[in-house]
Amino acid sequence: MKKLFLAIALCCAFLPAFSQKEKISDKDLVNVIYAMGQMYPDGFTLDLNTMRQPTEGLMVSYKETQNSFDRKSLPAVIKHAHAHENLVGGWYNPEEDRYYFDSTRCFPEDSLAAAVEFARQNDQHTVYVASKDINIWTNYEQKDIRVILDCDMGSSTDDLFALMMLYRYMDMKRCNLIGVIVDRMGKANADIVDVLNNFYGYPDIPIGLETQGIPDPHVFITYHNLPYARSTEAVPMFKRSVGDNGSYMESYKLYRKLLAAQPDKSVTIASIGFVTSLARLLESGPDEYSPLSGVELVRRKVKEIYAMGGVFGDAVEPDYNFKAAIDFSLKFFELLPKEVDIVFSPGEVGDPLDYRPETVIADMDWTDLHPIKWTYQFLNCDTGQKMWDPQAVINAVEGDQLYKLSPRGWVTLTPNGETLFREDPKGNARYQYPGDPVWCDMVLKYIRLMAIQH
Ligand SMILES: [Ca+2]
Repeated sequence: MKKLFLAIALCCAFLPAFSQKEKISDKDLVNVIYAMGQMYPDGFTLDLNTMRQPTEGLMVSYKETQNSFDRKSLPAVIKHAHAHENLVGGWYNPEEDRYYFDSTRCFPEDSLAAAVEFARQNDQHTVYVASKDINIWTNYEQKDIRVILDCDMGSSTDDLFALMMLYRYMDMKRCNLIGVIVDRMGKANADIVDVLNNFYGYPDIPIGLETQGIPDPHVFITYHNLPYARSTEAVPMFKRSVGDNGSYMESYKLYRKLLAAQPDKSVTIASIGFVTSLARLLESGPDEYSPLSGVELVRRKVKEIYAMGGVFGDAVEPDYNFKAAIDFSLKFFELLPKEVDIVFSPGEVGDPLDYRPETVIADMDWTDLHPIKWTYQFLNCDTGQKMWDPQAVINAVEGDQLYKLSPRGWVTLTPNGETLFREDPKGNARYQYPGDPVWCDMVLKYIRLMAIQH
């Protein structure tokens, strides 16, 4: 407590001095910064120009000052900060009983890809997001993750955010989205993906469309008119690569084409809609793309599947995604090779992640024209929509670091759409456990951070 008072006294003493534009000596800065380290053991950033903690910005430490600890290191840290951005950060490491200090660079919060790249170049493990008080891990292994997204675009809006996450991961060079499958029939639903591909700067990502799926599944939010939105001067609002008269490949054929061209065991599928196209892929025979059957193609090329769906634990009730297309779902569970890992993301994992419509619109105030914002401005999205689908995508790219998964086992699907889990160390299936409130808050902030990138 004595230390705390000391720190407050020092900080208060220097703020008026700053307002009078008197220069604070570096010796006094050492005392202030060291005191702040004691006040904020979890970490702080101090702007030496204003003597205040920035409330916004992506903070990354410079490599040159990374092994600076305790009071003796501060003169060099301050010198580096003066020569760069006049930002100093610090935190207390209880295991070593040491205060670490560093000179910090601040990026705008909409520049995550640049901040992450700088952090990696500077051997830093995290980017700190000042406005959200979260850390983004940056010391991930740069894996060659090739993702196919299989979505039911055009109903719930969480598909939009899942796809958005993948573009942002592409910006950070964390994955390669090699194709998008739309398993909800209707060209408009594929046109939505075409709009998003163009909006996010990836106009050439191939899109496949299901044509033999389930007829007229329920539509929760009718945003299928999004691709055809026009300004008051009748000019199309959103760019598309595939025009009104263009067409899309049959979805299971695109799966076959993409898989055939990839190295063995290299493809991750994020399935966030029905499994109609996956079932048709598994039932397919040799064609112009591969002499292999669909089952063999999946066995050989697919590394893992992350699937939004399943109900586990004490509850035994049908899952929406599997129940809605039950014949296809039963076929999928029957034919999926046992060597292919599958991680289920039950609805209860995304349930607490409530990205409110007004918050979505506010987060996208950086542009007038945004396909997701358009959806939220012109349609009622306050329908109990939660961030379910992004959980499969985030897990697919981030790996298991962010998620707590069940032990291995086997999952069988009943004709009623219930998913039954039987634990077995040799099993190919695991499922995500719901996170605690702190985890849910962090992941929602992460999704929101991706929404403001541009
Ligand atoms: Ca979905």
